[in-house]
Amino acid sequence: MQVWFAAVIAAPLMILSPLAAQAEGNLASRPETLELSIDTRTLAFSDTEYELETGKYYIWEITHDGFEELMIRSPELFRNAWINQVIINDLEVHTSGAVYGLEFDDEGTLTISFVPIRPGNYEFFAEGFQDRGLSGTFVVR
Ligand SMILES: [Cu+2]
Repeated sequence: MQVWFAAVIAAPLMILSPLAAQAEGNLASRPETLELSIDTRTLAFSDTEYELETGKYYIWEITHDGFEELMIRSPELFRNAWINQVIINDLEVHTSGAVYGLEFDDEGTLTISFVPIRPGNYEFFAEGFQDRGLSGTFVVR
């Protein structure tokens, strides 16, 4: 659905603003992938800090080992970003609002794609494991 999405978003922006078309008018183009692996045996995230920029498109690819059920959350980021979709095994969830959490009941990978819209430091964490090693920060500039 990426091509369809890019065309629908890009076309109106180009009509409305010639500057936007030359600059960063297509928010869904050239995504940057952020990878996160969750090791629940050692209680460790592969990455604990991501530096992001507002107005850029990111795909957060989260892989869980399935050893322990948990939910990944980042309430402040999700409140301060435009969320495009959540994809699980080629099944797409298109959002038009906030995402509460991404729960892994088993091993697997999902992605959530978004555009940060407001600078700030936003924590991400596995609910209930924040103080046991499963937390990190999105630094959005
Ligand atoms: Cu569940």
